[in-house]
Amino acid sequence: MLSENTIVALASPQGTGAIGVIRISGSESISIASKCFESYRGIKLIDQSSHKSFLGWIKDGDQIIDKVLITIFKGPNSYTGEDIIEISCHGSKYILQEILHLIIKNGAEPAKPGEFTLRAFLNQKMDLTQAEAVADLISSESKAAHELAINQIRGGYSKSIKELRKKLIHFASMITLELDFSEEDVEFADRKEFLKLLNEIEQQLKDLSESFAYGSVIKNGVPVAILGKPNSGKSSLLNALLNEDKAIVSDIEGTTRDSIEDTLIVEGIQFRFIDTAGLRETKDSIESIGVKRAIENAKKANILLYLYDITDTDYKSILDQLKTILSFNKKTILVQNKMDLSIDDKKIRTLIKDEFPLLPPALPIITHKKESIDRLKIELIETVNKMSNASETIVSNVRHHSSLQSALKDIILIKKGMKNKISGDLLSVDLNSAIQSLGEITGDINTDDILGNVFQNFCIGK
Ligand SMILES: Nc1nc2c(ncn2[C@@H]2O[C@H](COP(=O)(O)OP(=O)(O)OP(=O)(O)O)[C@@H](O)[C@H]2O)c(=O)[nH]1
Ligand SMILES: [Mg+2]
Repeated sequence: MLSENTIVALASPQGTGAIGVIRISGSESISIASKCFESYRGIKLIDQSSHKSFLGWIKDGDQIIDKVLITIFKGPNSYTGEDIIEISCHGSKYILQEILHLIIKNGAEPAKPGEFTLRAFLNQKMDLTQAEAVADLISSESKAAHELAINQIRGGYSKSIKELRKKLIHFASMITLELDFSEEDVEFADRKEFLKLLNEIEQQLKDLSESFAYGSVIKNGVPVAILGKPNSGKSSLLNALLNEDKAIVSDIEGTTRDSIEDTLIVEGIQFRFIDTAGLRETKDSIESIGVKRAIENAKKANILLYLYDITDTDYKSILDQLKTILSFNKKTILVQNKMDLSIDDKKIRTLIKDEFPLLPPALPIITHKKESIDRLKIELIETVNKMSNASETIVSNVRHHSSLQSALKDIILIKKGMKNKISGDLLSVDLNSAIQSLGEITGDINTDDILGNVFQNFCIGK
């Protein structure tokens, strides 16, 4: 799969910057660079040892393009495992384009998305989860997402998966051995031990699989839908959380007609707050689309904030809406707004408590008071923290999650098969399928499809 060609791409962002970095990887990278580089000290790049930098001119024939610093990394001690040249030049869009063209003119090919990291994987510089973590690291926008990616890049994640897989391979080989000696009716694989192992693996796979709910929201931001009747103060709350006038606030019911979304990082965790149209029956066709969207957003969110106005005495409508919201089975935080207008909340609190005894009591707030917003933020953080489960390793990648689920399915089948005393060769089928799924996570088993899927999401130059 690994081609012989030498690739080149811009490694720094498109656009103007103080410096830009162009990276070349492949067997010809040093010779291609040396054709366009004139060192200050008159050295030849070809003769230099690895991990050294040289100052000089990038030239197209006699024409000087830029003054640059070139660094040599010789394979296998480089990111891709191949010879790499990094050119740090001035970050003008024009200079970057000119140097890229020059390198291509001298024999390199433009790199495809993720091709540097794909080469690193194929040259065993990293496994597939680590390669994926590189993309996660680049796109991490919060402390928590960054922590997940760093953990994965350090390989802690693959270690657990590889250990599980190794244990399964051991039993699979025992069972294969039994098949070879089938006439003698021996059991090399102690069934009791095996069952114990299967239970252990099943639990670990379940924990890992369940950690995905937490991992994926940490990686992509926790969606929080703000719901409630018109005028309950949802848009005011969104603005207060974001500390900016994002949504229009007015005392006219039905001000917000579409969902409005923005992100905020609180204590290292990224939240995606979604302000929605006030929930009510309406004849206005546009508003009713907004209400529909509000419900859709509620179904997609991880946390729901249900807001009611303390001066609103139409208790029945509040209770009815709350019932609908709770039927979505999401973590729901109840918020009692406009506490500056009244503190008489006995009636509504009793009604809610009687109807929904398990629901924690409403958080009283005033949207324009900082203390209220700070308390709500603490509540949100606590809610997210409760979402993480016992598993030390957290899965945040959809591909890993789906492979873990197939492995789990196989383990359950194997257990069932053993209970029904099915033959060794049938057991091996499910065993091999579980081994395959786990191997696909780390890339011990890979196909062009899997690799294509993984690396198409990378940016060019990584
Ligand atoms: N006194 C008081 N008024 C508030 C508070 N929060 C919001 N309001 C007022 O309540 C009215 C409605 O606020 P919005 O934020 O527009 O309410 P909404 O829930 O987004 O309403 P819709 O978009 O129509 O669904 C505005 O006049 C706000 O100024 C509060 O804590 N105290
Ligand atoms: Mg609004």
